[in-house]
Amino acid sequence: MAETKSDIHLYTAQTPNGIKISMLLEELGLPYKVTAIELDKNTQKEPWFLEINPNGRIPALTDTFTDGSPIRLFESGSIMQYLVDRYDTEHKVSYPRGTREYWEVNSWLMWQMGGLGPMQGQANHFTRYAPEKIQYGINRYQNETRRLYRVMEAQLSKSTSGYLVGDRCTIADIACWGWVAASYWAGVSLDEFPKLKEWVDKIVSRPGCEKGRHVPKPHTALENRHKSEEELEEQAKKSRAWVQQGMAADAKK
Ligand SMILES: N[C@@H](CCC(=O)N[C@@H](CS)C(=O)NCC(=O)O)C(=O)O
Repeated sequence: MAETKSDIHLYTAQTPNGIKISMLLEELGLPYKVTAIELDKNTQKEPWFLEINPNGRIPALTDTFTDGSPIRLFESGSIMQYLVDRYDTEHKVSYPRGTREYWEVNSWLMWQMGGLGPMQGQANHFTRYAPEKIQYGINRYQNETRRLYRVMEAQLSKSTSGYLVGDRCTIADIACWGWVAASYWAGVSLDEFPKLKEWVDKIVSRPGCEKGRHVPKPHTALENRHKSEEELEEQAKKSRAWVQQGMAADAKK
């Protein structure tokens, strides 16, 4: 029977991992409450939030489960799987469980969660947040990000729909989008990836994705394409202090 009731509460911030969930919720047309987590105040490390995500990171989500009791979810890929499994009964952005495409989507989702996100996240760290420029770290993670973009570029070159898997936009595309859209923050240009550039625009032309990317506040990562390195450096300086504070707190525990 189709599941219709939802009591979804999303805890998020304006980041590549956060917007995956709001983009998906908008694509599915589901109602949801939003609590904006202030990463610069390290709210994600407060005890009340750790009850929802013991890992102290956004995004996290709560819902009333099918048995009537609350359920908490963390890790963006896991949240996406939960949402499509329970609510995407018409397979708007997923494929039926057990089909060939279902497993292909799963592979790309894991690829994003285990590869693209962590590698580009480290490229961001060494390029923008580290208190000193360590060229080895910058090269290592920017090169790995480029390698992963080449993998995606090759997949999109073979696709007849312009999406990663089969004939439709899926959670695999949505999971990757925020990261690729933020490539310039990691110091990686999309100029050598024409298919990725087209795909970035294709995803954003979808009303659900367009609306969801601006939760909980406007998405500005695409504008970084037009900024100079000096402007990006000025922007990075504002975040460096809280990133370092959060790291120091994590190191003590
Ligand atoms: N693998 C996790 C990563 C979550 C993550 O690293 N979130 C970042 C924002 S994109 C965060 O909460 N950073 C705050 C911190 O590190 O304290 C997921 O996909 O949900």
